[in-house]
Amino acid sequence: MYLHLDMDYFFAQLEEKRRPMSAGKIIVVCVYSGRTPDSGVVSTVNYPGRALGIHSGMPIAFAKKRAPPADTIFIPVDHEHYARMSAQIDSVVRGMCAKAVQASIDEWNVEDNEAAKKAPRLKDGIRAEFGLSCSVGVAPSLLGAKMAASKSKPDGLLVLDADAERAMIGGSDVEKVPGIGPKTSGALRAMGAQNVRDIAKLGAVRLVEAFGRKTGAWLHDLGNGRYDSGLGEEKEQGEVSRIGTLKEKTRDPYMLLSRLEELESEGKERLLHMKKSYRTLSLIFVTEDLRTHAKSMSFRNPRGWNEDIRAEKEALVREFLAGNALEVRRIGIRFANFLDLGGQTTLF
Ligand code: DCP
Ligand code: CA
Ligand code: CA
Repeated sequence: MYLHLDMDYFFAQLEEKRRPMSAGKIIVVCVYSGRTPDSGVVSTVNYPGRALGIHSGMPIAFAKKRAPPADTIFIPVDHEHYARMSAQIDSVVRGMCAKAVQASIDEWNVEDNEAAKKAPRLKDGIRAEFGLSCSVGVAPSLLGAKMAASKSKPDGLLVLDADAERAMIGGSDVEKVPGIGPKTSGALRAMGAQNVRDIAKLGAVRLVEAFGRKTGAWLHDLGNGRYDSGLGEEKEQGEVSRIGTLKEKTRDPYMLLSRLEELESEGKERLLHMKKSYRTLSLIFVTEDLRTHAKSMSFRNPRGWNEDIRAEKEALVREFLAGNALEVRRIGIRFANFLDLGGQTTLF
């Protein structure tokens, strides 16, 4: 069985969580472009905002027209916070499920014979640990699990057996299927297929003619109730970084190094999960003038997640302080230039 877990209104829910004052408000997370105060697009919005028609990708100015100002909070995206929370959720998912793959910043795919039993435990675990809601689908195929999760949103749980899965996917409109983009769904509709079951009637020959061998064969299987197996690809990441704010502005190397401790171990936890070693280590300094500076060093032999880098960090901090006279407000660490560790974890 496959399980798919997707966090509900992820960025907006995280913002809601760290602002208890925002209870009951519409939360619009925005990517500001900076051209004018309202330039940019909506990243995501909580469910009360969606009820007013606000959605991801919408210009911020449009969202402002739809949302009552007194009940709405517009917040700029804070990717570092979301990435850090995503890594923590990842630890919980992997702690409960041996075969888990992170598919995006807020979703996971799992293959597990006990998926139906684990699904409510995963939801409870994430709720208990972070106070966050997610939606989970369980089905004989990953496609079925994904569609079940999105159908059950928000805070949903939907477990399907093979018959229920075939009924759900077969009856679904073609554009609702992950993997069918707007171009393909438009073409399918033009050929007379509204829902997935209709695709079977088009026949293999026409499908391959219209969409090529690979997509055509996939659509033919889909229409006939044969769904992909496999877990999908892990989202490839070439680097891992963690940044945090200092309690106060400082140039004290010990304050800087001590703030790095937690960030370093969070980053290394990610490396461990990803089974990666790294060849480049960087420290990131955001100075009081809000400029970002990085000091890096590279290693001929890749470093493992459990290797001590105290001396290297100290050297990079001193190198930065020697070349810059300003106080530091935020500090971060980045591991990059990855190498697959594969089964070689015992080397370290
Ligand atoms: N995101 C974005 N721009 C988009 C789509 C998404 O910045 N066009 C970001 C914000 C989302 C996050 O990615 O919070 C996850 O995307 P989802 O598609 O899973 O959407 P949400 O988690 O926000 O909502 P849902 O409850 O529908 O999953
Ligand atoms: Ca989501
Ligand atoms: Ca998602």
